[in-house]
Amino acid sequence: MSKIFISCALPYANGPCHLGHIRSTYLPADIYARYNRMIDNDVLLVCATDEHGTPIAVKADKENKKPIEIAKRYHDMIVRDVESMNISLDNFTRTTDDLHYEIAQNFFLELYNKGLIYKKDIQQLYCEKCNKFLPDRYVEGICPVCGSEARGDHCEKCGRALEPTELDEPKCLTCGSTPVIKDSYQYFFKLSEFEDDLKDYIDNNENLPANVKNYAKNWLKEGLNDWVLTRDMDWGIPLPLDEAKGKVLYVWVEAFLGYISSAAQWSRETGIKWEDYWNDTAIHFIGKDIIYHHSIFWPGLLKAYGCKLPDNIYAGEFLSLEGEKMSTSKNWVVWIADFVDKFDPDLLRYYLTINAPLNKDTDFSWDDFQRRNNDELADVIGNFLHRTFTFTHKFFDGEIPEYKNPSAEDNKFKEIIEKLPDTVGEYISDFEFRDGLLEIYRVAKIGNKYFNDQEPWKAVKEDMQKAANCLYLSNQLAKTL
Ligand code: B3M
Ligand code: ZN
Repeated sequence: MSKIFISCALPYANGPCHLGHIRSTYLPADIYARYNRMIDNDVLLVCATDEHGTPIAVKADKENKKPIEIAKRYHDMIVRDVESMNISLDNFTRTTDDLHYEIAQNFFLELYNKGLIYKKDIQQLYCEKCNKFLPDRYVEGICPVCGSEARGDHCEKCGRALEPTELDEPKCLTCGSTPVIKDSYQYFFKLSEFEDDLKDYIDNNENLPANVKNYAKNWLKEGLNDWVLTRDMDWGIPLPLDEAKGKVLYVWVEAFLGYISSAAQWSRETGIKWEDYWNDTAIHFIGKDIIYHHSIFWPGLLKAYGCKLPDNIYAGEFLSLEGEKMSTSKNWVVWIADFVDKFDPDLLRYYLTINAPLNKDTDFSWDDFQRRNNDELADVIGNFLHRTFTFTHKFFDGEIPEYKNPSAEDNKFKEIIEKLPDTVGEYISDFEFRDGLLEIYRVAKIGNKYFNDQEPWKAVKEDMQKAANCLYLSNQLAKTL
């Protein structure tokens, strides 16, 4: 029996969940967790809402509210959404929880005391109209690497983590004016010292999927700079140093530790050590836009701290909506709450899984959702279950009949049924969830063909045992499906 630590990327508490969240992170993590529990592995599946940083501060400014009020509102919605999709999390916490503060501050101190953090003056963007520094998403501009519109900390297009001062044509998100450059000191992590360790981690980790490896290798080729760990902001976790009044930990630094603090909270409640899970097998499910953070920053921090690195990082590619990029600001999304208001969540779980493998971009379209629901779920799988159960009720009083003197076709069909769980299990173990589901669908089709060929509606009149064998096996397949 293995112990497996599984995490989903922490959603920012600045909006509810939409289809993209479910597709790239929660659903794959949940499928993987549920499968491993079924085969008696011991799973710890954790997540939390990411509640600091500029995404929430910006929203709070706009609404004239306190950041914690915004975070609480969306935390509650996200919990509702995740529960409504039956994501089987063992714990879901918040990065504003006391235990998270404690763990994050101690983590910083550990690196600081090891001499892996230093202070340096840097130039930063400052808005003279708003009278404040503009870290991260307080600024928007043009990505210096690929030329697309980017936020101050991150370009979604090329996936690069950025510093606001690197942006071309920076604008203050609050008032639209062009910021000036001012000096302020910040704390840096000696990431560059870990370049060789990270190269080794990426090159020699057989598990890492190709998309993660390739992105990481390209970035590593360019060489790593040290990483700024702090911000001049009110909203965030204060640095645990008397000399650093007014500075908070950069949201990304402590967000990773949300994986740990969620697990640690679970340990407090259950009395079971989360470390045993991490040290056995640790897997992160993330979206592809945050591969940089998880393949470079996070392993770098962990190495510096002196603990085991994740065994795998699984990155789901993007989901578009009706052929267009999803955008919360343009309201081009389908919110989970709206979806489950109309449809059973399993229909969405089915569709998002069978629609494309995780490592390919794909599209959600209502027509295609309807088609797959009707042609596959209803006509193939639903039809098979329906005819099996109605027939069993009508001719065998709702009892599974005895299986005797099977024919060659019965035996062949039985073998297919018995092989199915292992075949699907192997796909799931290899993170090939779509292939696993296609296999289930394929065998349901075989079930329909077998049922047709056996013609139990005729057999009940001529050869009762033939009908009995057909219904016996059909019920076995129903259970197996
Ligand atoms: N809160 C959400 C994102 O960029 C970000 C993930 C944190 S995971 C430690 O998708
Ligand atoms: Zn401004």
